[in-house]
Amino acid sequence: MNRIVTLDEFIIRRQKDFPFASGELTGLLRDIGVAAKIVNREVNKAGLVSILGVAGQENPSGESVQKLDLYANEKLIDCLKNSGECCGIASEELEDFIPIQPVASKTSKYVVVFDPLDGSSNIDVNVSVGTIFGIYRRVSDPESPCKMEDFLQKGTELVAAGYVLYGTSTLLVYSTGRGVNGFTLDPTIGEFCLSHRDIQIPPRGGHYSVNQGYYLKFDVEMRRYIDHCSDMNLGLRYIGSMVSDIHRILLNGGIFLYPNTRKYPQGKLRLVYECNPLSFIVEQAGGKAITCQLERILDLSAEHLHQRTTIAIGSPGMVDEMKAFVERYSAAPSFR
Ligand code: P6P
Repeated sequence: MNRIVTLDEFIIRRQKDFPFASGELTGLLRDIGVAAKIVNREVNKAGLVSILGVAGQENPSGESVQKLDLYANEKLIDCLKNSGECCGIASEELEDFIPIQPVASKTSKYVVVFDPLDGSSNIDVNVSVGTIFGIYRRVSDPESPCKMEDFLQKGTELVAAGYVLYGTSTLLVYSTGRGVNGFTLDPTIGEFCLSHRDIQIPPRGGHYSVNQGYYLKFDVEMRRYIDHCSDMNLGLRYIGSMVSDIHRILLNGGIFLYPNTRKYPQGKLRLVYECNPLSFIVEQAGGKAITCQLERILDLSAEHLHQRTTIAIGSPGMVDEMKAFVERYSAAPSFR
């Protein structure tokens, strides 16, 4: 029987991988773990308390906000604010970033971006939802409050990223740029325990993941690729919760697509706090993540916090194949 390795122990052991590590990133990751446990407690009993239902508000992207979104947002902010390990936060639920005052005059060098509860439209029907987070080293003057430029760095500048999946079990998956590891929450001891060591995405998988209902709204090259997936007898798996769909692909292989449509000409998913952190994780596990216009997600420049992007992410062999279809069938002049 393998010895239990808790998230705290693992993070602290890995801290020595970082030269000049000051323990701040370690503290930040542990604080996110605490917030995940608090959110998990409410997600697991959402059906039992009057926390369900729409809060009657809209988030900056114009989507109706579930009460649990607000709860998760508040808990993540509280944990990060009180840790003294981060100097600023940007969230899907906040129009603008919020600078965090130093705790005990400690000047933190990190900012955190997160989607507190992705897939929240699934909450009331008991389908898995997730938290997505990314951590950057600030680039603005360390003696002054953080600035927007700290949050709009390219995904290649992430120092850590991860997600929490509130599913049949609660799983925290993260990377600090040296591989991807997963930790399952053991509720009997209240600890995340190492359960998925050094995750490597399979080169191909048996499923593709896309909202087939939009098929006729996709560009011809995406329709041709989706037809190819069907011709290859791939199964279609689409939960409508990005963290759940990406986690399945991380473990079993496959490809997730959210192309541009008439409703979302730039794509629906947000670059800063959804696509960049998940692309960081998938690339660290040996996968690929590009836009449907074939740019590497992590190389994209973010012009504003809630910027959207198209995405094709997953097994390297399948992303390469999708790329070949775009190059062959796209009418875009750059591919002629
Ligand atoms: P659609 C959830 O609202 C979300 O942001 C992602 O988690 C998910 O992959 C996507 O949107 C689903 O969008 O248009 O297929 O319902």
